[in-house]
Amino acid sequence: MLETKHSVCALDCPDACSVLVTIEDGKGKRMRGNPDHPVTRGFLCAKVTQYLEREYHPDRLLYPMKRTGAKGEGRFTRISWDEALDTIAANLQRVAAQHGPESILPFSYAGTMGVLNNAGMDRRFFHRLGASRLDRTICSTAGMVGMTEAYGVRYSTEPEQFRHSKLIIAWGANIHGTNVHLWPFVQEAIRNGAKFYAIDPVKTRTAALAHKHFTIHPGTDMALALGLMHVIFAEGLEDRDYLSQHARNVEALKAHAAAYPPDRVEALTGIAKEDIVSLAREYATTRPAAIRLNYGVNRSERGGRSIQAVAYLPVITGSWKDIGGGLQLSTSQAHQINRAALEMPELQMKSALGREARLCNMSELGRLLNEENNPRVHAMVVYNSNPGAINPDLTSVNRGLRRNDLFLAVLEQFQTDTADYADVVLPVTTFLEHTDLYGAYGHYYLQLARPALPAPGETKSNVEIFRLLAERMGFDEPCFQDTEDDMIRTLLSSEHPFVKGITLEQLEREHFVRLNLGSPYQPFKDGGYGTPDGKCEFKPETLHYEPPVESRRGDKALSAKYPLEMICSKNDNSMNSTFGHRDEADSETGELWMHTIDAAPRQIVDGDLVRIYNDRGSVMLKASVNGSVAQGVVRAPSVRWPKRSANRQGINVLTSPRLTDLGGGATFFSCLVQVERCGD
Ligand SMILES: Nc1nc2c(c(=O)[nH]1)N[C@H]1C(S)=C(S)[C@@H](COP(=O)(O)OP(=O)(O)OC[C@H]3O[C@@H](n4cnc5c(=O)[nH]c(N)nc54)[C@H](O)[C@@H]3O)O[C@H]1N2
Ligand SMILES: Nc1nc2c(c(=O)[nH]1)N[C@H]1C(S)=C(S)[C@@H](COP(=O)(O)OP(=O)(O)OC[C@H]3O[C@@H](n4cnc5c(=O)[nH]c(N)nc54)[C@H](O)[C@@H]3O)O[C@H]1N2
Ligand code: SF4
Ligand SMILES: [Mo]
Repeated sequence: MLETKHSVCALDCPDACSVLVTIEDGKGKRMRGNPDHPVTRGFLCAKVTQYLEREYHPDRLLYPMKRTGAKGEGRFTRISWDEALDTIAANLQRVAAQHGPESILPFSYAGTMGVLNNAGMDRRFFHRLGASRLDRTICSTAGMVGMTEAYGVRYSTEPEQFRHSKLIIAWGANIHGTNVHLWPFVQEAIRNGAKFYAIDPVKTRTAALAHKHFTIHPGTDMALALGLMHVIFAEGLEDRDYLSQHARNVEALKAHAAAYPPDRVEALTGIAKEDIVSLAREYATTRPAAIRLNYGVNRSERGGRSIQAVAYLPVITGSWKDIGGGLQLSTSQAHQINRAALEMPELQMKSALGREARLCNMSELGRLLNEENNPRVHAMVVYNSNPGAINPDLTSVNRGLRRNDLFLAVLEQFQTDTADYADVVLPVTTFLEHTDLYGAYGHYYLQLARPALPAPGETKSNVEIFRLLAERMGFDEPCFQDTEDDMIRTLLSSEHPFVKGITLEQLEREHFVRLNLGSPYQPFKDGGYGTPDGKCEFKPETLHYEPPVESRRGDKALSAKYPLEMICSKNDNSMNSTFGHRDEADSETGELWMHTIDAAPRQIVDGDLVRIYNDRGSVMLKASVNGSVAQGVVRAPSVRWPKRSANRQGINVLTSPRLTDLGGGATFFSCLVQVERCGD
């Protein structure tokens, strides 16, 4: 018997696709994009089209296990759910009693974007326990804070409007690789005569498709944005009308930008001054013009302020007035569901701690696990994340994960590097197997997914696991009995006008529901910035450009020793480390892209095995001298499973523990290295 069920792709991707699963005799046969969804439009990316390979993979974890070998060795034996949950509960109780509940650290990110399984029963559980809170900074906080600095709120141009643009700039955004459902709108605009430009240190798939590729030095976007402002103001191309009505401190910003003339900006960014001038003129005079700014920019030491500076551009040109204008970083903030009611931070008052717990920055996990940090972390529960692969400063993280006095439970679908360090591993469901509610960070539709396929083996969802753990710990508040539907109703109980009135029944019927934003949605057409009077408040005094310390123009001693800037950006056919079990993912993440001018003096030719190193570590990859990076920059498509890498060393042993200028984010893309050819 053939049937089709609806689902939603839960991967950490802006597109949050509406998925149709074809099922034959209870088994998933095919996944495709829902043709009715206005952004999915009938297709899925290559990696999720093949998701059923992951779903039914022989390496899928199906039973709880306990470790029998050394930490990291990967030897485990099957145990019952009772034993697994009892062991975890007993250890959490022991650690809380001995060291205080804050010595327990939950560690999670966006393995699933489903709200219930991402931040639902787990939050209630850890709040009630009084565990440390995790500051989830690994990806986007620098950019989020930068946007908030710029606008006060974080609303964005909707993807559907890009079809109306006449100039689209992919700014640190690999649209074709990481946000492929925006691409058809870009293509439509191009067919209608739009120009498409990319600003990226790397010639990505996206940059290769652009009419012009501006090869920028990493971490210099703030300087470029100020240079563009300089030209726009100097030539009187700003929208005086829009600025006088909807912005403050315009003169101060103009005066500040005057200090960034094109020749200075050329020296800082590597972009020729003629190109800076022509880009500024074209951007200011083409209407509508849209910027797709993604998180590539925010993974630098200067990431937050760079995002803030770029976000000023469409205000200066009045581009927010146009359908198909403005800027998109993330659409997430408009999904104003009632998260506080779901997460219940007030439960902390009932915990043994009796107050709000400390906040621990996930990007500093290496430090957190190795230092005496009052209290020291003695137990960690990892879910929706693979810190043993994806965290910066990975050598320190691994040292921490190996600690014998650290109790570690890991909820996973696959035996990741992180799971290898666990005392107990719990097998979890995939998004095809559990109920969840989905927002998105690349569109404005809320979606519901019911299980499309049966949960295999003894797998359980995160929600169910934390419900069972709460019971084991004796947490008797009724919220721990909430069903998935109760929790979704809680989320929808929002008074915010964008969400008010959307019901579970409507989502059940329609699968996806547009937020109440009106159409077309133009957040800043008439002001509407997040300030008391709705004006955009420029803060030029916060925009003094300094090169990242860890860059060719930063610390001189460091760059003499490690002269190459490494960009370890997303690989096209995987999702961070999520498809790390696949050979095809390995072939992409096994490469280091280099320029011939850097390869030749090192006697490196295409295909050679090379060692990439700095003071923090050393990894081995295959050189790809492919003409896609500029001299002085290397690129390592990421994130490969360390245990499937040469010497078992993952790329993040090289990345820095430094944090971004705003938001405490990780600085994956401010990373200096040296490269040498490996012997034969
Ligand atoms: N296929 C695929 N899709 C994904 C993911 C994946 O791993 N694979 N990951 C998902 C996740 S978690 C996220 S956060 C999003 C991220 O989506 P993106 O932000 O698009 O991805 P990144 O690769 O981090 O960065 C985008 C681009 O920024 C460039 N870049 C690096 N440094 C700089 C700089 O200083 N200035 C400028 N202008 N550009 C710079 C990189 O070369 C890269 O091409 O993608 C999501 N989608
Ligand atoms: N070098 C380098 N490092 C990076 C980045 C980079 O560009 N370069 N990008 C950074 C960014 S932007 C991000 S967002 C982070 C991402 O880091 P993570 O959020 O850790 O992302 P993934 O590597 O995709 O790992 C997610 C894990 O969650 C598991 N999972 C999926 N669904 C569920 C579920 O329902 N329950 C449970 N318990 N587990 C589930 C998957 O099997 C997978 O192992 O990586 C960061 N690290
Ligand atoms: S990873 Fe992104 S593009 Fe691919 S199916 Fe999921 S949401 Fe869509
Ligand atoms: Mo991310």
